Amino acid sequence: MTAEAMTTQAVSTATVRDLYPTRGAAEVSVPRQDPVVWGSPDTPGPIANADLQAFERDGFLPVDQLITDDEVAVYRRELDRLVADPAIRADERSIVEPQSQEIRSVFEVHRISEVFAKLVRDERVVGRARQILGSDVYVHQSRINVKPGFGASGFYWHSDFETWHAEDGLPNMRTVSVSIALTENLDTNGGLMIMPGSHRTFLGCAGATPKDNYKKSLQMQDAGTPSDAALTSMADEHGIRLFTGRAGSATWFDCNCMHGSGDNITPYPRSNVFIVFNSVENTAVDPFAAPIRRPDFIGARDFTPVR
Ligand code: 6CS
Ligand code: FE
Repeated sequence: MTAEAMTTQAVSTATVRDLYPTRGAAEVSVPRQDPVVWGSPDTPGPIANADLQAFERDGFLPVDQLITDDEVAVYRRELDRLVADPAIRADERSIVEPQSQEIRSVFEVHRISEVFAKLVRDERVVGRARQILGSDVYVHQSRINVKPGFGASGFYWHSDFETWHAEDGLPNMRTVSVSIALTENLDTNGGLMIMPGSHRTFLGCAGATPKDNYKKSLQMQDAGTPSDAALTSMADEHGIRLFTGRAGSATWFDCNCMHGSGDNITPYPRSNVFIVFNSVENTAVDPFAAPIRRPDFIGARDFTPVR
């Protein structure tokens, strides 16, 4: 099927089995039924085999320096430009902090900014995604998270795939995210936390998805939030790893890792650019557990492969 044809086809979930039931009456966990690394050892790309094995085991792969200091400066300037642009603030792609009304995130930066579009196409980025997913890839979602200091709120524990399956209609776990630090990620300013190994269990959450859920969930997630009991048992089993790193470092993580981040009450912003690559073999169908799809700027419906 040509790339063009892929962007129009919308397969109803009637023809796609739901391997990962969620948002029903009760919380239920099932083992992962998908590979973690879909590529084979001879799939070309920048990741060494030992690192691919670590990604398979842990569900994440830190990279000390994915982009250079000079490149960080370019992307920081672009982030600052976007955040300062009144048209961007007025755009539905911008999500503000509930308290301060400062910009918290801007979505779809790979389409509204040529600077971030170039980052997505960079072989150091898309090459790693193709290697992990074992196929051509497209961007399911991109965002810049500003996480300014003095009280920016964090993101409570969740699995991204649980939302992308329930609300965006991604059938399988063949999706990988990269968070590239544009400011220093300290152990104090609300860094990413992941439970190592949690990607191998899918936790179906209790509670139906409200209509237009995204208008709230991107500020404070509710539907798709695990119970305290489930989080306690996962944390007891897997532990919690906090990711720190200099600007230019990055963390690749599997779509089903249980992760979150704390508030940032320090004076030091924790800004990153977050890109989600999905395999062209795993294109979005209808939502598996939501009344309507989320807008394209959150869950892409253009499946054109990144070239
Ligand atoms: O709902 C989503 O798609 C977004 N929410 C979070 C907290 N992480 C993944 C994604 O950016
Ligand atoms: Fe997330």
